[in-house]
Amino acid sequence: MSCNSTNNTMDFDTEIFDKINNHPCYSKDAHHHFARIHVAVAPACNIQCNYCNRKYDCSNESRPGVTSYKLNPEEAVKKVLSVGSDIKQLSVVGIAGPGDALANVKKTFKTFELLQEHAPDLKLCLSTNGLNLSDNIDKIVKYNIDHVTVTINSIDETGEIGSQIYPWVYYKGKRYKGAQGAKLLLQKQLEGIKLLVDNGILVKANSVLIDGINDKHLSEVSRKLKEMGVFLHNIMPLISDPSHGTKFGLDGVPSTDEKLLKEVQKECGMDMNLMTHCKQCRADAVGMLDEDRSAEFSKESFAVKSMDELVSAYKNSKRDEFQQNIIDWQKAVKEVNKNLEKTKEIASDKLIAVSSESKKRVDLHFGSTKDFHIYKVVNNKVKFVQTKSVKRAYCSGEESCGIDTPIESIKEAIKDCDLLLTQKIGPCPQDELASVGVVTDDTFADFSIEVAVYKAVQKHFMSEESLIEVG
Ligand code: CLF
Ligand code: SF4
Repeated sequence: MSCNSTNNTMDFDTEIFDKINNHPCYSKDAHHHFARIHVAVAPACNIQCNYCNRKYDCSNESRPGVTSYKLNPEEAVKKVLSVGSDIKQLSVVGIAGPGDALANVKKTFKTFELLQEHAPDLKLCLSTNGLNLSDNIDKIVKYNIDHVTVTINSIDETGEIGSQIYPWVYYKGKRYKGAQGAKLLLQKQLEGIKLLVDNGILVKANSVLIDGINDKHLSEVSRKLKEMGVFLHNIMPLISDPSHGTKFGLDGVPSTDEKLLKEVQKECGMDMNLMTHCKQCRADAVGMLDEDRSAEFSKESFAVKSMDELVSAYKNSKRDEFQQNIIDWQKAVKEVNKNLEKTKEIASDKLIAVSSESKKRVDLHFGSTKDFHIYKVVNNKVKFVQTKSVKRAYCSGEESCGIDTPIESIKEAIKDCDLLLTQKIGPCPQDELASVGVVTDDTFADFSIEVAVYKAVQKHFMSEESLIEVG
């Protein structure tokens, strides 16, 4: 990977692609299409981090100051089934607190066992400080937990940096303080990471960037992680405030500013895959990374239902079909991008909106489009950027067609785009869109989206001599 690169699903070989194509954290592309749920079954913790206050969720994976409602394993599985029936994009269940997943071994693995039984299609994911990792590797393998996140803030063998972050760790009935504790934690983290990698489990590492403590050290951490076969490194900014009641907050250690974060990410990303789309989500987060829907799923909404009832609704929700469509589409993009790689390099900052029903082809009339899928061409690859939606399509039926249209909201939604590719469009909406600088083109009707976008960028925005043929 290149300097400061982020992980893009389309860049990996098939084996890795199959592991990350529907994991919203491990693949930046996947986070546009797939959702995760965290089940808060793990309240206890076995270490103390100076950026954490136990009143709140684990700050190694969550935004400090956020609390979650706790669940037992059975309730957790009911919640997953209920959410999965409703949010068809749900592909991953994670245990990320509110304490440490592996300081709550019984509850964590009971939850995974029940999930394997009732929702075997879901990927299982856990997040841990790493202290109990090596002691639980057999269970991680047994329950097919394919993705593990380990928070590692220092690889300093003297324990000096670690002792400024961790006042103590508690291991096998004994409390270890200061550098002694930090050294033990590091030893256990490295031992655990090695075992995970040896067992073919995809490891992500989180590091909390703390100005003045590990800011100059994290590139070394990144190098070591890469050397050990860790797949992805997520540098998280410290969020520090006296109102959170944490040691760092009360001592006035500042939150990490954006500039420092970018600098350290740049250094760490020299040859490591970096995650840059983390949302520091809560221990009971639900939905796509960009839109937490946890508030919609109260305990009362699922706890009263029977497991059988929830399993049956889950199975009948046509989730498989929905997700398969996305995966087929991702594969098609990968294939087209492979072909584009062989052609002359183009890049463009132009944003291209597309009308598409199938999300594979330019196969929808402008008049019927409510979701405008936006793409651009970067480093010779066609990238999906986002979908902008409007409540009403331009044409809602023959009688009302052309009268009382929602053209203003459509113009507002796609005014940042340079071009709209659609299956068909009439002169009136063409003129309207031109008034906000959006050119329209229906000559790529029924082309695959990637080829259409690529060709359209050449046709509209590149000089004659740079035109090249794409299949
Ligand atoms: Fe959850 Fe973490 Fe698994 Fe993702 S979150 S356990 S790897 S399923 Fe993702 Fe949320 Fe960032 Fe975590 S955006 S906080 S990295
Ligand atoms: Fe808090 Fe998580 Fe650290 Fe435990 S591991 S002290 S829950 S931040």
